[in-house]
Amino acid sequence: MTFQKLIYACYPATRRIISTCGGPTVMKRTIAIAALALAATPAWAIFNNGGFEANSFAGWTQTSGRNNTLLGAPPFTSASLNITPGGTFRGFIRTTGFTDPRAPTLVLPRAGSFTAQVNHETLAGGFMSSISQQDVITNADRDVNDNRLHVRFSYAAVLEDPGHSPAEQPFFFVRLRNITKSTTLFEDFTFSNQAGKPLLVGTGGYKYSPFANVDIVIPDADLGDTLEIQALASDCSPTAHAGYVYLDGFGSAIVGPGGPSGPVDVPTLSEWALILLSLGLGGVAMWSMRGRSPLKLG
Ligand SMILES: [Ca+2]
Repeated sequence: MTFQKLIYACYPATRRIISTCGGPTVMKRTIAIAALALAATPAWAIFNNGGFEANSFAGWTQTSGRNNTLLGAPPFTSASLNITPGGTFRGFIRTTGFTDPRAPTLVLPRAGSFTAQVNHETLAGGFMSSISQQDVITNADRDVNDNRLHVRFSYAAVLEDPGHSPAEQPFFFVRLRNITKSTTLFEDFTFSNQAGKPLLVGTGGYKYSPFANVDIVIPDADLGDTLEIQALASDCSPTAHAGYVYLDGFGSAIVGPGGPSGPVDVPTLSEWALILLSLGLGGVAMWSMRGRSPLKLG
């Protein structure tokens, strides 16, 4: 299939735009200009292996630590973390066919073919496990619908509920920071049986959240800055009860509809490239039509 036919097959609207532009010669020039524009466009959306579709934690920094009981009282923040070195990273990549008996309504994998699980589901010991990654946010992270920069992901926390004090309960924490500007863009804490959180009753004394789709709009002023996402889950601090989290879809693309609707696809790099190419063709077509009249719409 030629490049031109590929574009036609994927984007009929693009074909109409090209036809309006004046036939094959202009069309070839348009495609050439669009290809150059695409080459100049940062095509790699934020976070490497953000959907864990490498069937691994490739691209992610893994850490562990001992949970020494959260500081202060709810609502907890990053300032409440009280972690010292210890343990080893515990995590898994879950794929099609995996079900969690402790959280039976969760549909796994969440998106694509693989979803990460951070921290262990049964081997508690008072430890936390964490993944983090830094990457630059670029124009490839603009949503075509609103032209704003986004960071998105989906998570479901599964936390044993032994009825400890809030500061001792198993918990999940996620934070997005701008490393370049030393600012916090988003953070969220969920401890087991936390009031106001939509936690479901699982089996074996577990509470769990349905998959939540997080959508963080990043200010344009942060374009080109390095952002860091970190997500961690922890056992209870008295050590006997587990807490872990499923994570998927870290990036700028919409992860998918909420609810137990089954696995959904996160756009791949090649799909993003086609979307950007389509935008580029549209822009070039509008530029090419300057001076031509009348302008036909539809
Ligand atoms: Ca995935």
